[in-house]
Amino acid sequence: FSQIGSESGWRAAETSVTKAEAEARGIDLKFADAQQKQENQIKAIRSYIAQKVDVIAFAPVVTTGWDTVLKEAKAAKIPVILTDRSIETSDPSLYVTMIGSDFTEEGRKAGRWLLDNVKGGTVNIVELQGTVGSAPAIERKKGFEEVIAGKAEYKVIRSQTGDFTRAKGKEVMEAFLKADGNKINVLYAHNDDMAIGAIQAIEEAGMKPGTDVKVISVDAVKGAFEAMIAGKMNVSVECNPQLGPQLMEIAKEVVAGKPQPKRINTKESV
Ligand code: GZL
Repeated sequence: FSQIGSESGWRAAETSVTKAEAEARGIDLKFADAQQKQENQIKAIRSYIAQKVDVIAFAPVVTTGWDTVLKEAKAAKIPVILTDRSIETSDPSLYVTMIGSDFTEEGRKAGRWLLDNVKGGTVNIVELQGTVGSAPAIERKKGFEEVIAGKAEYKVIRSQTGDFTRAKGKEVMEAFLKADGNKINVLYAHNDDMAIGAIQAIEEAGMKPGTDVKVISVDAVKGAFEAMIAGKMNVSVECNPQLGPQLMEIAKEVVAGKPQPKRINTKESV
């Protein structure tokens, strides 16, 4: 398994479940953390090919740039399973299946919450995007925009990446607040770690997160529940990190030659 990194609470949960589920099935798991760098994932996949593993699984940090190394895995007759995030490829035969959330629907759920709960007059929104070029960042933005499209009172006045981390989320929110301060009515963060960083920035700017600035986020990690209980976050759209059980079952099926659907969506709510 080539993991993206340990950038967020969500990622840490996905990693621990993956390891536990392999252990529980007596699967020999080789695991590499890429510190959110694509070249490290490619190196890890090449080392797995050299070790002649049975199956390669990975969570692609960004959607493009995988065809070359996946062709090497295909040439080595090693099946590849995508987890968590999807890729763009000219040759879908380069992977067996993709197990992960429907990020566009997660973005729509965030937009629907906004329309149902923040009404009346102009609503100025700032957006903290996930990692540039990653499927969740692209799709959570698309789904959210789809829902607010045509509703002129809902305006995204600033949108920038916080790379899914607390530190960057706080830093970018500080810049948003410096530029637009109390014009900001809503924050839409593509994950809870950035939202939690932004909540600190909102408080340091003397505003009340959850009331002056409504906070809409995604993942539903423990920190999000703590923020919601404290009244500092209004909603978190669940993104289920427990892909491990399905991944390990499907890895065994793939080794046994059982065909798989191209896409397996994880179950999750709000
Ligand atoms: C979503 C996952 C995202 C999480 C972030 O499935 O790829 O990456 O939403 C994580 O917390 O960094």
